[in-house]
Amino acid sequence: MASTLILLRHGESEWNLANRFTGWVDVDLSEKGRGEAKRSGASLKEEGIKVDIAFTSVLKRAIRTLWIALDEMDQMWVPVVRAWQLNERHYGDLQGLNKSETAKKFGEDQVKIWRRSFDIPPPPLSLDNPMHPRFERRYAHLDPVVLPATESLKITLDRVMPFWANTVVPHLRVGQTVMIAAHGNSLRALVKHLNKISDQDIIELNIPTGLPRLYKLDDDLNVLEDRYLADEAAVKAAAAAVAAQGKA
Ligand code: DG2
Repeated sequence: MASTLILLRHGESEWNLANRFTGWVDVDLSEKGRGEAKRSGASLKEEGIKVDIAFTSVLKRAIRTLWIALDEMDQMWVPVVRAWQLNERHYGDLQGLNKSETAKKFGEDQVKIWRRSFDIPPPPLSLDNPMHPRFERRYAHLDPVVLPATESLKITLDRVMPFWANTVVPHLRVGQTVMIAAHGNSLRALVKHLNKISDQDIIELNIPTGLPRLYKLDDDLNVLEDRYLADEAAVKAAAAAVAAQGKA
């Protein structure tokens, strides 16, 4: 049965605004980010989207984006599942650093490798770093072996995919409309899978904040339709701005 999938990267966060690596740090939306979330909801409403179930991470920038968008759509009642597997990729020891200053220090090429390569993770957090997820109550129920100290896109994909297959796909298989509000890199992992993007080509994919991407999928979850609910030039400019955050 054909189904509809909405992917939405959260609106601009306080640390997107400050150009800091965020990863699993739980920062909130900026004022602009709240506006982006509201506009996302408005365009989904205009498109006539009726969500059956929504998924988000356990990080407030994605959760709040979903709340604001569903509120705008007058669909706050829909079931919402929060899952750590949809968190942003863990940015390791880069978390908190300014992306541009990091590029000045280590070079733009190195920062691009850390941000966009498929399988090279940033330097890890040390086990006793207070930012390590093992000190965070929301992950206390998890087996410590799954808690990352850093993640490449590949490692991120390896935790997103089982969640996708076991928890999200069953809803798509019965023709439901599913919305996922998540993050730049957890969504890059999903888009890589859905659009069958190679490990090489994924390097150039940048996902803008606060612009809904609409997929129509066939019975086998092949992509029948894939478009942003936004002007093409605006999407391109926003993606280029994301890429440029790693410039010195
Ligand atoms: C950003 C993505 O994650 O950063 O962790 O800094 O989507 O939660 O704002 P998000 C972060 P880049 O990979 O684009 O540098």
